[in-house]
Amino acid sequence: MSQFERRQWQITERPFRPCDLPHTETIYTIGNGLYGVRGTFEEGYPGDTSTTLAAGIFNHVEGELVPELVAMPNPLELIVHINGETFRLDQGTIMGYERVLDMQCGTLSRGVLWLSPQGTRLRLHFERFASLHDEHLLALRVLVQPLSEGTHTISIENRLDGNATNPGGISHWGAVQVGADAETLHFIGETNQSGYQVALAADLHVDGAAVQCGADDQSGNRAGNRATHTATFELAGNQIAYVTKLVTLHTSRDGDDPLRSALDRLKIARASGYSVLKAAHDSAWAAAWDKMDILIEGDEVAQKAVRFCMYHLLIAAPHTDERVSVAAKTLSGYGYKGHVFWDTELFIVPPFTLADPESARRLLMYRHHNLQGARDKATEAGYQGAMFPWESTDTGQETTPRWTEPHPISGERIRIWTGDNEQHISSDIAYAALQFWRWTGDDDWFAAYGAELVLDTAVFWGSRVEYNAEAGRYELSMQIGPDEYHENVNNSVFTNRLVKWHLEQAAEVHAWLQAERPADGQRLSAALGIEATMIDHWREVAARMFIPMSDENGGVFEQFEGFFDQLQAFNLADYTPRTKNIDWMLGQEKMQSTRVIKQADVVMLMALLGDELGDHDFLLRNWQTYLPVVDHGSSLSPSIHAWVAARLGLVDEAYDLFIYSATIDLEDHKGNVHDGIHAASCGGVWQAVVFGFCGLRLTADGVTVAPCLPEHWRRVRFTVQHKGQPVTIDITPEGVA
Ligand code: IFM
Repeated sequence: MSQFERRQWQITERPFRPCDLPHTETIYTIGNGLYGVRGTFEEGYPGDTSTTLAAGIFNHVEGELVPELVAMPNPLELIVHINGETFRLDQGTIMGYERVLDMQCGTLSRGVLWLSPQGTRLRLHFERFASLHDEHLLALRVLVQPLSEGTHTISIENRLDGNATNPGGISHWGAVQVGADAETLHFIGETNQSGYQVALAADLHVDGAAVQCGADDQSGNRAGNRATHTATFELAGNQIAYVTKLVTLHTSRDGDDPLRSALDRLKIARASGYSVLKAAHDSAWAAAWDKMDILIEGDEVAQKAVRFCMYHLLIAAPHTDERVSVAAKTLSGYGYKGHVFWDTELFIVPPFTLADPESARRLLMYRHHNLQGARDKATEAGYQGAMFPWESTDTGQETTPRWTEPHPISGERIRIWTGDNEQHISSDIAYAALQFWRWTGDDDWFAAYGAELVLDTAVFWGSRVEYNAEAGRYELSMQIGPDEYHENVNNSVFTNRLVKWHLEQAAEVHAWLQAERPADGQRLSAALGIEATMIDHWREVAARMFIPMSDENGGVFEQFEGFFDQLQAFNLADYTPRTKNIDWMLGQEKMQSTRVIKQADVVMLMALLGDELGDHDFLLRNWQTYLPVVDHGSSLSPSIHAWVAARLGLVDEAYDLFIYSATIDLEDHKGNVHDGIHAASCGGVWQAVVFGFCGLRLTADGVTVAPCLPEHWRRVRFTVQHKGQPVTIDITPEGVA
């Protein structure tokens, strides 16, 4: 591979900029779906947010509004001392520094040339990976090389600290025990509300020097909830030693005795050795990229940025577990407390459905396993069927906070309505299940699981819709569409139109089951209470669902009733450039009467249903109407706009929006990457390339493309799976191969 090609797999930081740490900690997160480790330093740095989050380990501390993902003990801690001086980047002099995230093999490395305060020169090279081959394993290796003459005493402290807390000093741990024996450190803790047990085991090994351990290090050093092993050895000037730290993590989600599992696994890993573990990890990444990579020639920035987005989806998506999903901010930060939104089904699942259906299936199964939470929510609200929570965690119950935290000065709390009224999520999940079925052709899965997602959410809508006898139509009041600036609106076109589509699909699914899978059809009809009259009702609702339209701009969708004649026009350009969202500037109340929208709403509908909604001119008129009023206040917005613009043939507009969304985290366009990666945007970027620029579709004739590439792109190549067969799409200016 040439240097040029290699660069397009690497995210490099050079020189060290301490003020960027909150950003770089997030973007340099490593992980494997089971856990994510932010890119903090092994030795720490003042003010850092060293964070390890494990998928599905939620806890709800009394007094807090909602459950959140629990901070694990920091597995990275490894402190290097030379001749009694401690290596730290905030002390001494940094003579050289380079950090590289090699996305091709999911490995983070850092090279440092350091001059200690006493004048000793030291070269260190750190490398770490969260094994994709063995998801319970984290491996770190440090090359240590004194560059000054003479003999140097090196000591390496390997620590395991059981005092991890979430932001605000919140501790989710009940009983915690930290211990050490001659070879191993361990932690075992139990979360204080949810009762999950978590165990970590760690060891240390030095190659290239004879280690002398102090007496008290034979059994490890324990102080409170912290255990330490220290390895001490001597190195001559220029001599190199390699220090390896292996850490294993198990929880009661994957077995009854997590500590035993962590210790056993550590023993096996130790016997394999770092190089073997790394080779297995690299092969797993090669296999993952074979499925997910999009090759883009002619645009180095786009190539690297798209890979960055895919890297973060690959380290966030569960690789074995179908009872967890992808959090809005992945496992890379505390944003949204690790909760799962519609982001998963409409932004993240589609790339997996097409490129790696097994991963998509796991994510859809998360919803299936959590149907009970959706049924409970529907029942509590007085409806039938399954009404999925807007925010979901490990239990599948609604976990959207009902109120904001009190304002620090006024004490005022604002009601959060999304958990009550952002109901379109139930159709979003049905959409993802149907899309998966169409692409994979997996009738067995669909009959066993997918159909239930589609049907039980249809049962919900059948009971939820309101009949307006005067107008002779079905309506939905008190909704929040994707545009969350306008709350509790009547007849959100996104929701109504999607529900219409959903009920039509549900009726067809029911008919398919009766014809092709009668046993499953009967099982589901009996379990969900579906009778012929209910199917008739769905068809009737779909036929008479109110779809608000307006004469505006020659005839367009009306985002919700009153959008054009009751809201005040607002010139967003007057508030440009802005570093805050417009709702923050104008206040939530004012937003309700202002014609500015948060994110793709009608445009989102256009992305999902495309030509089904109308001809090119109609779609273009909608685009022209809604583009000027969108604030892109959500990171979910620009990639969807890019996708739709490309489908409309507006390639320059599409490219601007695409490159903005593809670099949203790399360049921290929204200034909030410290909270975690914008996972939905990552998935939206993939869809903008594949469905937008390449115009990929599944039609009655199979997989088709209608490319509309940016002029400077020389080639786009990727592989999708259609009904179990790989289909490689290779587009160049000369044509499609
Ligand atoms: O789900 C999104 C929503 O659409 C906009 N606000 C952030 C949520 C989580 O990403």
